[in-house]
Amino acid sequence: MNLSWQVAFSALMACAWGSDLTFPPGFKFGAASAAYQIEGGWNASDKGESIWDRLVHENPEMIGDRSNGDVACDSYHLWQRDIEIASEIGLHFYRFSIAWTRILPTGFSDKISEDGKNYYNRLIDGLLEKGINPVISIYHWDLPQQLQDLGGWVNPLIVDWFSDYARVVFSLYADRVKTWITINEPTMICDESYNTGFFAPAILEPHISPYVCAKNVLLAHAKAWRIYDEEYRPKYNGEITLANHLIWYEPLGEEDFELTELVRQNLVGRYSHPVYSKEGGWPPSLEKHMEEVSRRKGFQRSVLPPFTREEIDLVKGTFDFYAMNHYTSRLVRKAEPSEHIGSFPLNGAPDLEAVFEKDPSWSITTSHWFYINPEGIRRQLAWLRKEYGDIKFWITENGLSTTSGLEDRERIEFYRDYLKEVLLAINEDGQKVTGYTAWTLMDNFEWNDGYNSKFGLYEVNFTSPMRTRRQRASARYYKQIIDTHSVPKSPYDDL
Ligand code: GBH
Repeated sequence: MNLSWQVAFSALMACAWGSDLTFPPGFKFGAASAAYQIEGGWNASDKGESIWDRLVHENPEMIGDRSNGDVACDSYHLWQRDIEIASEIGLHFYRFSIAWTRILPTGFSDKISEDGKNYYNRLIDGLLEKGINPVISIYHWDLPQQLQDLGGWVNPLIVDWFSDYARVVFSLYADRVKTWITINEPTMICDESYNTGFFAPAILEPHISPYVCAKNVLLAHAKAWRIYDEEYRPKYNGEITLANHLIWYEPLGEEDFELTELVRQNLVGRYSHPVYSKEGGWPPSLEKHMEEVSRRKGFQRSVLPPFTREEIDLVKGTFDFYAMNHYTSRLVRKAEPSEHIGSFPLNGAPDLEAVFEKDPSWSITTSHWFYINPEGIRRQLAWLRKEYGDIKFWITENGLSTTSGLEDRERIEFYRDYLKEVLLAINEDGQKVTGYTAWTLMDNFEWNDGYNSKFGLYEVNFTSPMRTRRQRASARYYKQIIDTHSVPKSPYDDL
């Protein structure tokens, strides 16, 4: 059978075993990774130190298996093998991030590293040779330590430091890279880090920092977007936005509906309303709530720093699509008086007096924070459209962690079930979802979980100096999804 017949035939088969399980024409599939999680070469050539280098070296006890990303998948040396496996799966695109300190060893743009520059040049060119589009995340959490010493994301000057770095990256790669993510998951940078103290820069300060950081991250994203828009779009016509980590929150009981909306505004709205809404600025309900909370706590002003009129206009509209990373869901209920409230965004929201729980029907995974609820992805998309209109979506991360093994039935079923929900969003709800990204291409350094949580389509042997990559059953299933442009039966469906 030639390819188009094969596609038509499998589309027909797909119809036969469920509703329409074919993706619209032009829908793109890819896989993602991040520099600190795969590259290794932490001090290769003139690379500078990042906040993750610092955290793992000074606080090994913060990492589950006391490991670090010094070598990780050694993609700094084995990038050709990465391209090979991306090509074996047949990916349309590969999303990876740039290590800020590999390009700019001091964090500032006074000196661009030749070796750093060439590393990503080779990767980009190698991908393009295989027909795989490179998608770059400019920042995936590995801040230069030198900038952290100056306050990092809570120093308003970071808006310029980041946009200078972004301009350097555009100047090096925008001729070949057409899809860009400025900043990955502001909520991890601003909330999970400062609220737990267990995420780089390992600073526990949940009262002020998350909100100051949120404002600076949004301004930094906006400035970088405008640099691309004004200086690079006219020549290269690419697309750029930020990627948000969205947990789907459901009310536990009917009485929790309003509180749940406020929780959604705190996670999704805080990082989306300023960019995607018609009026711009903070979500009004959250802004009002935070003024009240701040007053009650005795502050003279809101801990959620207001935007000026100019800042609202700077940030508003700085997107070309909505990039959504999605994994898990939570139930929301009001905290009991004097109940201990866990940290935002995974366990609760102290400033909102909200406690998060798990629905008993959601199965647990090997990551303690991750419960499986496929419907969450469709509901999240519906909520986004209700809030921000009929925008174009791109799922920039979704995937499952397991402990080990090549016959990863759970991961296949995860992709099957979540992708079916994405199809329902497209076919039943009329949502414009145009791309899907599997997290992740191969097992890698899963932050505080070290190498214990494995999210890869390929298994990596971390005890071998060759860091051997081996194909899992899920990689073959994902390849079948791409080849047939549909959600095929899982090889386990008939068992
Ligand atoms: C994404 O974040 C990231 O973009 C990606 O780098 C990451 O590998 C992937 O998800 C899977 O986690 O173990 O208590 O320290 C999604 C948000 C980030 C939530 C890591 C859980 C670890 C919590 N996740 N976080 S903990």
